[in-house]
Amino acid sequence: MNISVTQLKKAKQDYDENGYAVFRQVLDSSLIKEASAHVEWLCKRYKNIRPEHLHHPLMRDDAFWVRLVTDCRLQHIASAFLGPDLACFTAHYICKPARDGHAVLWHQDGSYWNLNPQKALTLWVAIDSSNSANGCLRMIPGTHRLPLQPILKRHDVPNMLATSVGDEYIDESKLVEIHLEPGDVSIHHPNIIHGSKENRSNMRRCGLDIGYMPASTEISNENLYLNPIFVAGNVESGQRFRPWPNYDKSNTIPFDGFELWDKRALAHNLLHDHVTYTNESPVDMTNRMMKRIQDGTVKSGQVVL
Ligand SMILES: O=C(O)CCC(=O)C(=O)O
Ligand SMILES: [Fe+2]
Repeated sequence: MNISVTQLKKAKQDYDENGYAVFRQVLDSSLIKEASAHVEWLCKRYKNIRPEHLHHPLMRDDAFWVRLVTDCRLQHIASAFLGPDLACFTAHYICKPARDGHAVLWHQDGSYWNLNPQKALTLWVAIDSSNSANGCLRMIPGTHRLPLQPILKRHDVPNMLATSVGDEYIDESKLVEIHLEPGDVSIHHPNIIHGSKENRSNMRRCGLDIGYMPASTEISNENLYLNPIFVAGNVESGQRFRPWPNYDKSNTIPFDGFELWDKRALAHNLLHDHVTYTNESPVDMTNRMMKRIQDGTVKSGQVVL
């Protein structure tokens, strides 16, 4: 779908006022079907990793993943909020399996990011229907005006981030559930307090969570975040991004247009300087990332109580 100026204007008002906004029917059903097949393929490939933790290192050489997070419709939305020069610094599927999906306790995304300046947003694409029954996103409107709060280690209930903000920030009478259909998109502010409940329903609940930032934002990744992917716009010399990977069928799924992908990637990669990255295997890197999440040490300097 083409997102109209009026829709963007309304979304900006919502975002400024409440800290989040919703866009309906952004991605078409054939792309969502491919994303769903991608998730199933990843789950089979990484049987020992819970599907809530399909983190970006697993997909670092995956052409479909890059195709998806650089989709022009998602870019259009993110650029309206962050400007035309856009990069993606993190993205993962949070796939809550039926009957056994873990909760994501109340948190502020900015607490987990080492960005300078802290200008970014999270864009969440519904791969499945996402509703009260299967653990949709829940926002506390207006909390994006709060500064980042200390986070508490939480091992009392199964939960994806192993942390939460303190109860004193949560007024559940104000919470809004974000009900989405496949292909719908929501965006939220780095400071808004949000989360999602466990999934005990018979339906899977899968979303793709993407962190976008202006291409000029610095990220200190401590080998935890991959170097960002340049999505669109212009890039000043000196900034380094990961190259878009070529299509390699052992590292991705077939997708519409895959035959032309390498040409597209090559043209794109000529636009910026590249980084070579760690030899650590995707699984080792993901396990290290999950350990840092469990230990509450994702962000240096973050206050963890
Ligand atoms: O997918 C979820 O349930 C949580 C996602 C989340 O916290 C986010 O997108 O920032
Ligand atoms: Fe979040």
